[in-house]
Amino acid sequence: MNIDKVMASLEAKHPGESEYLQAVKEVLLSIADIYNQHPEFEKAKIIERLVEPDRISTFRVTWVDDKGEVQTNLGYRVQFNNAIGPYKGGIRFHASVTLSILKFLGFEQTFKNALTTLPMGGAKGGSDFSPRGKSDAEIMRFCQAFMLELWRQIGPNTDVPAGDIGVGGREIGYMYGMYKKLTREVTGTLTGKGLEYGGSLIRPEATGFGGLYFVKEMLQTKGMDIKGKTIAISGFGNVAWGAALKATELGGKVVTLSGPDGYVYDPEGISGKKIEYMLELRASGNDVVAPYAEEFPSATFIPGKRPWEVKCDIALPCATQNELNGEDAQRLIDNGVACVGEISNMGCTPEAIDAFIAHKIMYGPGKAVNAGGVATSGLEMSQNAMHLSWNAEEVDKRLHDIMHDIHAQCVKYGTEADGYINYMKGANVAGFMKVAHAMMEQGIV
Ligand code: 2IT
Repeated sequence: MNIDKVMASLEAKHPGESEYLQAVKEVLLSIADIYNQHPEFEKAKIIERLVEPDRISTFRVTWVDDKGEVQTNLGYRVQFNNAIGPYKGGIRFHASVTLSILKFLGFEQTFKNALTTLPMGGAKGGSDFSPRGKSDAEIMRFCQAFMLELWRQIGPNTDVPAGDIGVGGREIGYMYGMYKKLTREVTGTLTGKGLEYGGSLIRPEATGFGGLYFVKEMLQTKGMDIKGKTIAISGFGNVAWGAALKATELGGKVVTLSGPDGYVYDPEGISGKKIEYMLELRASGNDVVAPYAEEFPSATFIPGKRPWEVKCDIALPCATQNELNGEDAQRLIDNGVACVGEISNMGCTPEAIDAFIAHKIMYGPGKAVNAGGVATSGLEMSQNAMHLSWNAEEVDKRLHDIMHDIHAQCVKYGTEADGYINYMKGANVAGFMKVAHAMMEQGIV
């Protein structure tokens, strides 16, 4: 494989899609060696087929706001690859959403879902609709309008969407209500549903919990433990919430949270009712973290900055893509960080990842560390298909086993000659090999 050639061709075809090109390049660099040992992959043009989504739908979403004004947003579904199962992946509602972002997310999702060991292909969808400051009625009308188009593309054995940034239980409920009305079928076509209508226990917590189970495994390879460690978390949404809950339960001290407005530093630790307060903060719909420091005087709000300047043992990006850059990485390294677990998708820039790996810092990429969310969506699909529900212990145990298995795959494919585990390489190679083999066995389609 000639990476430069593949990238040049993609750049020419998809100019300006920086996030998508970034995600593809990372994977190609990781898998080049193993790919070149498999001439059958080259012959079947696996790479050329894998880097393009199977199909993309873009659609107009028109709805009426509370003032009676007509609003139009863009809607998308990127069905990336279904070699190993139905398309599966979240829906993101955020003003920043572009096709490039959804393509990068769908591409990453394909490998992440392969790592979970469950039969799920990769997809992603969303809209440039911003939930910030919208009323509940506006959110409902938007979700219904979005589903009026999306329902044609999805189904329990075709494509199963879930939540992502800006899409939580409430939005899934509104979309599911409309989906059911249109299809006249009660099937598990969305995951992240409410418990009363087919949702799974532990799904809300799963991304954060799974992230911490993975970090625990990473630390164990060096005889270390989460207990007593100082932890910097970014974000304050669903993922940050689950991560803070489990980190605290495992004896870590979480000292930061962040939002688009800056970060809060709470040296006394963010636990108990402070973690519950995150839910309130999110429900306010304002997308700011500053009120935390008014509520809890032990905390300071630092406007316009990211939490990576705080001294910590473990850094957990839980907000969005490219939220930790090369400079942030250098500061964390200078401050003695031991482990970086990316719980957001592509949270670190390539420069940050290079810096961590050059300094032999434990660095876990999002597609491995945050796979617990979609894995538990897979468990929700299993429960729906069987028309029964597992208790929390059962789901949590399965989640634990899956994260253990993903860690083992990273160790298998990512351990270097000096013993350093390159989790980025391990995750990319393990995910790729599974998808590539599935594609080979199914012929040229
Ligand atoms: O990035 C992700 O893995 C998710 N947003 C969850 C996707 C899912 O289908 O549960």
